[in-house]
Amino acid sequence: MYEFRYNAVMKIFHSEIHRRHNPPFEVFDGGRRVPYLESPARMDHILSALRKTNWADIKEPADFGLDPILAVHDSDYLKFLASAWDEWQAPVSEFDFAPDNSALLPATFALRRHPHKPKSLLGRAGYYMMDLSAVIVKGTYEAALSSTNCALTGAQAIIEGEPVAFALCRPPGHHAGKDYAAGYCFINNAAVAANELSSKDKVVILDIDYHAGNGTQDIFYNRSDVLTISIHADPAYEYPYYAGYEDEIGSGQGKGFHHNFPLPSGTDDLRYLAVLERAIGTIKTFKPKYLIVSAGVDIYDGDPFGTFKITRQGIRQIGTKIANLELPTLFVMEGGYANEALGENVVALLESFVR
Ligand code: SP5
Ligand code: ZN
Repeated sequence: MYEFRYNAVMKIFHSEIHRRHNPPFEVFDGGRRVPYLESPARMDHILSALRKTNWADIKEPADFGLDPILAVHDSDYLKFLASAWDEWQAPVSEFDFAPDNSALLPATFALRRHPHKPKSLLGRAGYYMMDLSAVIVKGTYEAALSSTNCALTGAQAIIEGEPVAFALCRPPGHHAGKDYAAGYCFINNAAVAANELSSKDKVVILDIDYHAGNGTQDIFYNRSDVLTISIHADPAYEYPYYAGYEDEIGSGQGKGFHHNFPLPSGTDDLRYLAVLERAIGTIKTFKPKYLIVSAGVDIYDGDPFGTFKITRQGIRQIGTKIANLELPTLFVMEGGYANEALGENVVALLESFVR
């Protein structure tokens, strides 16, 4: 009888290339420019807490190239990400010029019921970007690729028999759909990793980030081989507003293979853990071979974006419940913006996976 066992160390994948994505600002509701919350400093806090443990085995990711990404994302969208910055610095058309070009942000957004995909840079930017947080700067594309390579290297470690791995992804990914960037996300790291794992066997993505995983939902909405579950702030009041509702359950082949658990503001440990228990029931029924956790810790009480009241002990209990599934598990870093607490929160989430 095969016995599932965690190790004394955890493989963690991190690339310094994330630093090249460091936008000078984002735009909040009402048009206010604020410092970019999804900053390189987040990673420094996480790394420093991990390095204080005796179990973090931190390594560079391998380079998997574009193929696994193009298996999930639209190729014109990826071309846009690759060239947008250079086009913004040297526009071929005067109509794609702005006096302040320190960050690429359009001010017009496509409603996808309109069929036209414009040639102009700003037209494409509005077509491929959902909001004013997915800011593109010089190093965005390289950073996004390195982030996805962390997730893919983690997936490979799981395939090769590691019981658990942690992909220290930055920028995060779960708001990015097949052909759009949103909410600090450009390439959906968890989705690309899940799609790779799905060539071997059934996969679950459990998204515990405070915000609904709309991109992940969209990417797997018609698929039954990747079960997607998201527990999050109710989109009736919270970003991303247009997805994450309870009645969105997948369609076609994928009907019944997506689950949303929207929660009210003020959600505390007790309420959260009860809902997590239901999600875990759904995972057990599906009988996956692999689990991916989209690990956002913006559920933490005191997160500048969050409205939940999850304590560090609550985050630890979430980790313990997931560990008790005894599934090969890949953690993929998503959100979490309470920088002073961020590193310890991530450690609390992961600790149950080392013996
Ligand atoms: C990966 C991730 O966690 N992305 C989150 C993106 C959230 N963007 C929300 C922008 C809305 C700004 N509202 C600010 C309210 C601050 N109290
Ligand atoms: Zn989030």
